[in-house]
Amino acid sequence: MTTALLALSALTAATAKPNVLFISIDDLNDWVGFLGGHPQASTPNLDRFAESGVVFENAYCPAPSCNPSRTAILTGRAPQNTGMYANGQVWREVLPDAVTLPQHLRSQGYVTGGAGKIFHHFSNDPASWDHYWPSKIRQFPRYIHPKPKDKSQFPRWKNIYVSFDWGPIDVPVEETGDFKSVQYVIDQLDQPHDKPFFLTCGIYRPHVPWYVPRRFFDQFPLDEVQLPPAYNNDLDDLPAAALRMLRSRPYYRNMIEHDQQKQTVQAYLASIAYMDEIVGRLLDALEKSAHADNTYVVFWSDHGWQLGEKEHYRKFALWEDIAHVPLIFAGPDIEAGRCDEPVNLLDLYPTLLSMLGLDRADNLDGHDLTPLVQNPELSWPHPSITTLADGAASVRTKNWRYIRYADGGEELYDHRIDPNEWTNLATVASSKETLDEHRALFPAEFHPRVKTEPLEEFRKRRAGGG
Ligand SMILES: [Ca+2]
Ligand SMILES: [Ca+2]
Repeated sequence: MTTALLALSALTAATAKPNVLFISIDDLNDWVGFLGGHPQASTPNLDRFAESGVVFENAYCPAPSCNPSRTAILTGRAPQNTGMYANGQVWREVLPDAVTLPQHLRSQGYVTGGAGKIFHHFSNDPASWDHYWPSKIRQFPRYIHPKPKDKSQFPRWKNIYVSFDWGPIDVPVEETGDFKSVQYVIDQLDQPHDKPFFLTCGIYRPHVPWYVPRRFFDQFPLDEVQLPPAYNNDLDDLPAAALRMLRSRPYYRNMIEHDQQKQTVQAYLASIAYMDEIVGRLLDALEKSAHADNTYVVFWSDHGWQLGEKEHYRKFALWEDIAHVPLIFAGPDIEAGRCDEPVNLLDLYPTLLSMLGLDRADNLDGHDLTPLVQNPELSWPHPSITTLADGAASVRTKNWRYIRYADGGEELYDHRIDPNEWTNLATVASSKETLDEHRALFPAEFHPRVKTEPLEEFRKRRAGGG
């Protein structure tokens, strides 16, 4: 950069509104060093970054799958208030008038852009962006899948190939999709900007399929891989609705039948190590850029994941391992700290407006977390709600998780003594008072699920008509 440019960018930094780098990870649970969810998780770059900001140790997703969670985060509206519950819904048809966080920032003079998955598959929102890579409609770069396709771990399960598969790929990291998304965002950070920017970077791994370069698999030799803790009789005290949900899903049975559980843990850890390395590049690029001192960084994942706990794989449930997500705020005037109050990613929208000194937008369901960012020791009166479907949600308070299904089935866990949620106290007489307290915090009403055209049809229409 020339001297004149440097002087200009220093002047801009002194007078302009702060920028935002918004980093979203897909399907990352608490298997990161700074949350300690798995003893072998390797995230040195994120751990270093966590030490520079405020880590929310008890942050939860608004919904336990991509589309409803990301829609809630980016529109600021809770699923139970909109009827937006499932991956198969077209979120823009459910919420045609919603002003997304980037859309709102555009109206306030921000230039918005980014790369990679931020909204759900096929559902990027052109109205939200000034620029996007690969395009304002297409968020996904090309991902590399091994060939031939019959390499699936489950040869009898052709339909789950790619949607749930894993394995090392012999390509340099520079050729992988997420690396290219990060590179686009780094290129933006390397330029001077005359307006404040909101830049998002959506990283797809550790979402399945877990295809990442071989060296990340080599980091976790299979015979040393540790399975997450499990308790043999864990299902005995679950309500019927939870058992029906588990029985309807074949993934765990398949893993056990094919003896693949360790392989999945290895592949998930490898995908996390890969994600950490490329996010590290992005954070380093910001630090070296002219925008380092005037940019907030928000790091989050849309929801967590289970790998065999409660005989369950994937997301789509209300337990801690799925609801719990990493969340870090860093940037100008934010002092390093850790907050253990329960918060929700629904809070990101109002919090960012507050941090940027902008007026609060109408119709936001979340809470402004800036008091906690400024003082992580503060006590917080709000529970964190995660919504699975019409009538099914969970309430997380500092010490407890309460779950209720649409048929009234309940679970209650005491996190002070039962972090794995093995002992359901909902039917124990001595829990009555705590149970009633949490019933009172449960959403009073649920908007019925809003019907939209199928996502597949939407995608085809978009691909055809632009
Ligand atoms: Ca996801
Ligand atoms: Ca149990």
